[in-house]
Amino acid sequence: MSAASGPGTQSRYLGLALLSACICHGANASAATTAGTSPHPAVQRCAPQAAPGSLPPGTVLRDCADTPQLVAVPGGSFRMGDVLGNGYDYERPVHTVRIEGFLIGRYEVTVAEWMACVQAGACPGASAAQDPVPSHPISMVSWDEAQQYVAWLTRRSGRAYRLPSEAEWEYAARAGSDNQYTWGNTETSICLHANVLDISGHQANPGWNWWIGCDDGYPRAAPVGSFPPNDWGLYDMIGNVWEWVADCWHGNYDGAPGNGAPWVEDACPKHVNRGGGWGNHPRTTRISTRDGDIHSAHSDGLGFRVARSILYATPQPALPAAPSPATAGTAQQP
Ligand SMILES: [Ca+2]
Repeated sequence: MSAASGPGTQSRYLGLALLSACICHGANASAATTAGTSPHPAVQRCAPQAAPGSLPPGTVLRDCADTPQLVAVPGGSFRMGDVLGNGYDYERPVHTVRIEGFLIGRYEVTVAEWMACVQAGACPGASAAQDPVPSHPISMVSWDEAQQYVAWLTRRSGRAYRLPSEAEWEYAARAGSDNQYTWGNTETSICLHANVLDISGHQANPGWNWWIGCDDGYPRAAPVGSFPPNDWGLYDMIGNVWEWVADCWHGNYDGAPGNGAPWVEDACPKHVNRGGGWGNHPRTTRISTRDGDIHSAHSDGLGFRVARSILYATPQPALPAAPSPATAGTAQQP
């Protein structure tokens, strides 16, 4: 069990821990910090490719050539937590959350996308050495380093990048459903939909015995987008790597905000991550599964995806003037 293992981990991974040195996120983890990057290096602003204006749900955009693809998700309400009644105490109480429309990464942040930040001098490069495949999700990044990345995206694009809140993450993963997984409730078909601890993962890690008897083809991380997306066009919300979110860890949802904002305090010993990864059984890759790690934790099974507010980080042109009385009510061509 790793020092990076989160609250509740013992109950979920006790069997695994007794059988091997495996951790919840992957094979290697530490709580070391990475130094050597400037918190605010000079950043060359890109010319954003996504035009200002309304963003209908389902819109896919990329602000700069080297920034992650984003998907616009609709605003709405949903039930967060153990909606099926088969989860853990830390997934309760089920509560209703109202979410404003926002943008979230279509994929987990890749090694190639992370390296653009490294080359700009704004992110540490050691994490990419663990898994240098450009299309793989970046891992071995702490919560603090993920914050460095979204700060760089914001400076580079002029858009308000951040980590998703935990509520936003679950809302986006559910895509309007109350299901256990992004494809439904069938655990046995998981190898068709997500990269988890499967036969190939067990063969590569024989001591990891809490696996499922199907083959997804990936003993470790898979290229992002290797499995079908959920109903809102988001890939790998289940499996591949765990994903940091903005919230502090709380042992249950008593007192959780209902407006989609991240649940944070000044003293935040651990941060939440969601979605499960390539080293996990389907039981711990359910949509409502949660974990938490200290802000400096690194693991080869832990990465993140970004979110962006619809609002902009820099002033935008004023909205067009209201139509004159002579034209008001006239049908307009799109
Ligand atoms: Ca796998």
